[in-house]
Amino acid sequence: MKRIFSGVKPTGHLTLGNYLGAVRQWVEVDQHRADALFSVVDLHALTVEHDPARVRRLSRQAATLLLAAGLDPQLCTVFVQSHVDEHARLSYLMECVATDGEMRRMIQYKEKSVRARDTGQGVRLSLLTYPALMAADILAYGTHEVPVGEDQTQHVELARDLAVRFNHRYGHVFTVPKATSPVVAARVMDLQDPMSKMGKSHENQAGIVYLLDDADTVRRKVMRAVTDSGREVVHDREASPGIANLLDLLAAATGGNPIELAGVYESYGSLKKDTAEAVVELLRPVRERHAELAADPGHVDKVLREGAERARGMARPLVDSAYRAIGLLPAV
Ligand code: AQP
Repeated sequence: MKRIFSGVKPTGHLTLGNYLGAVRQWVEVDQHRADALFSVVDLHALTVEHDPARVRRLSRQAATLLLAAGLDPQLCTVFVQSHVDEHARLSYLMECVATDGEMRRMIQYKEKSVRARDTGQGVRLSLLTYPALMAADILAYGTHEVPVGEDQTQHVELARDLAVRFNHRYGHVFTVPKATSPVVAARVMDLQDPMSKMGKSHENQAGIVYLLDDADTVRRKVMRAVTDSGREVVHDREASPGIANLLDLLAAATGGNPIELAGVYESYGSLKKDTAEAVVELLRPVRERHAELAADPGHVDKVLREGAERARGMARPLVDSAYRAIGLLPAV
């Protein structure tokens, strides 16, 4: 059976970008068609300045939101990355297979290291090496497919390269994975800065719709979305990125086609209004289910405990064979 792995990073509250670019597809498609694992990848939240209590809180919230969005522990495995030691164990081997140049090419390293330097915080070594951990996350499960938003494809490409290199040098251990992305809204843009992707750790929250925003906040953010100075509603990501983003959101929320929807609207105002309502309705059930689950933390803990146990059982034999293949003496 096909194996799928993907994850979310608890670096902020989950956004509409995380939902449309990844989580919705996991819920609606992936958990039904494969042996799928979905993880709150908390170790990745430690690569930049962090507040320990906040990371813990966000990890629990992210796990609760994944269940609220519809991941079903009877169909898939939901767990927290740091509960399964195999990720860190394999990450070190990946560092021994990857090169310094490969790590430095990563867009996220380039962007976040500049930000860390500018704010005088120093660049953590883990910000350079996290793609090795990400490769380990994927490869530890013999993953075939990694459903992610478009921003993550560079990381999956690296995981592929490392798997091929390892297999070539040390014998066949890893499945070579590939990335898959949704057709619409694979890259949701920031409502205030439609040339940048909507990212959960951006400072200006006005352009970010969080899954737990209440209906009025969602309406306000969408109604205040930056558009260009034209008047015509066209789907043109270059000339009219703000409008194209709204059309993508409306299409993703209603199941429509963004180019066809452009022909339906005569003003930016009515497009914004309909988009706002569509997003409110899209998120309403997730928010309501989250409130129910948050009131029962024992249930979420149980799901995570059982998920980690299952994940460990899958990863351990594969990581053990990678240790043997690379030349490490097995413990007896
Ligand atoms: N704006 C987006 N549009 C489409 N997909 C997106 N994803 C994230 N933002 C968008 C997808 O969501 C999944 C989980 O993302 P992540 O938690 O690994 O973090 P990220 O991609 O680095 O996203 P953020 O929200 O921008 O975090 P920060 O700001 O902390 O770096 C992934 O599949 C991702 O593609």
